Amino acid sequence: MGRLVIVSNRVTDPAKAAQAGGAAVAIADCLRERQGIWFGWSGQLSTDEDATPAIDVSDDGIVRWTIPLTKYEYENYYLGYANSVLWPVFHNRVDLAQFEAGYYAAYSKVNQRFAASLAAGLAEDDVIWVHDYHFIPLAHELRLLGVQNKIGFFLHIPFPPSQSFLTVPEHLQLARAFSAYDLVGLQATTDVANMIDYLEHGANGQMLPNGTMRVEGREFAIASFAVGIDTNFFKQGDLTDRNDYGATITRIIGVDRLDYTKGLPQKFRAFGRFLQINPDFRSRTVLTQIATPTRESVEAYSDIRKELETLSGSINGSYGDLEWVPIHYINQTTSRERLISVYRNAAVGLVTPLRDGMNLVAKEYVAAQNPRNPGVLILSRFAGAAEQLKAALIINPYNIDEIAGAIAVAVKMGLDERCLRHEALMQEIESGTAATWASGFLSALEHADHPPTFPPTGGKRLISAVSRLAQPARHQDPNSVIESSAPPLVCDVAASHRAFF
Ligand code: ADQ
Repeated sequence: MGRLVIVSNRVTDPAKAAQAGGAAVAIADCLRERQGIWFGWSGQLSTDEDATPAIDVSDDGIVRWTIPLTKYEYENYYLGYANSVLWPVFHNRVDLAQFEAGYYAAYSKVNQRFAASLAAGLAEDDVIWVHDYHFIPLAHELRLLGVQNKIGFFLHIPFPPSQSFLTVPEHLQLARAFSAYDLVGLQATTDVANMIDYLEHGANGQMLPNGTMRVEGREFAIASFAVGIDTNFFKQGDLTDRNDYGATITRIIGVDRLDYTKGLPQKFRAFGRFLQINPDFRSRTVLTQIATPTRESVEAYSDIRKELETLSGSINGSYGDLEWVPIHYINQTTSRERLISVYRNAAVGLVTPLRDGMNLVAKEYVAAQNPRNPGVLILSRFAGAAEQLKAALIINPYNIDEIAGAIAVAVKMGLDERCLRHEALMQEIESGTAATWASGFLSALEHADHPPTFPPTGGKRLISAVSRLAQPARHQDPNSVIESSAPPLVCDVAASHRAFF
């Protein structure tokens, strides 16, 4: 296998990858092992569309190859098509999508520009791994330039149900773009099912007997590879007991980017409902919500920020007193080291996304717990992580009473049950770490057959080519623990309780 080339929107300093979290850690580790190249946006804006790429080599031998965006590209490609069309639609929020003229053209153009720059520096046996929705068309653009290397794609966010994806005016271009990869990796089996359903019914795709998908004469594989975390990192440090029941404060923790997909208003409302129906828990239960602002120039993000400020103010005003503020709402980034103790000292981890590709916070919270006195994870059934973390209290984030009920169950749960649930969750988390995710994906990509043939330059038509994986596409990641015989997901707390015991 040749050099590994990772393409992602932002290129992190490998030395600081640990700060960026699970996937970034795994990517930096793979690059270190393979002396690879990390290619993407520099995070800078430039007035010059033809600005020379910057190339530097980190102390541990990773080459970082970055390109600035122009202001127009930033507004129309990054904030526009990527974050105001693809992000909301992929999270099933078609109501928030802004199908503005010019967004898709900017998205295509940036992908063309980045492909041209990358193609110029590729060696014949380089393996290319493209990450996330910013770069869906990159392989197609590379193929048009004659690149025949193996190219894999991993989508960190969910793939929506077919009817939602069909709302994107350019869905057929995106379908064709997916087909230019040898392997398309998704987080969860639900995403694989959604993508196959869309391709078969919305893009004339055909599932072949060998398990690969054919679209416009091009064959490629689709499989799920659940992202994991660096469990050892979150297990380190003092295993000081979490705040316990009784006179002390019982802390419920939420850690999220400030995003409308994370179900934050639902979380606040549910905590308010919990206080309303459990007056004995007032004065001694606190919800600490750390929410880092992101993409603030997109309107939907400033709207959610205002909504949360109003909600937390209203709940604190209704229930708080001189000694006790029920919701601690903090708009800051916290260091990863600090997060360990923040997680460990919380009796409940409350993770309520309306839709999420995976949700690493759920896994981090569990890994950070003291196994002898662990806290309880409450997890949305619409996070990819819910496919694995069945021993959590699984809730429907749209059902405020159900979340409030789960909080009550969690804060009253006995030690034996907490330990049993924690042990089961840890087994899942430790069997699918960040490292096994990356090696699982790369090994599947390596098993893809000979790369496809494309017109060397300026080709107009995709030529049929065969690229097969050793395993059929519908197969699970070998590291995945989900079996077809696994019990169905449960959505109410009582059922969750019964299913687990
Ligand atoms: P995100 O949407 O960013 O990731 P998530 O998986 O929870 O969501 O990862 C967030 C990461 O950022 C975690 O490692 C967390 O610790 C960290 N983080 C969040 N808020 C923080 C804060 N205030 N301070 C410090 N750190 C903070 C996308 C997809 C997810 C998918 C991941 C990885 O949306 O579904 O799980 O990529 O593939």
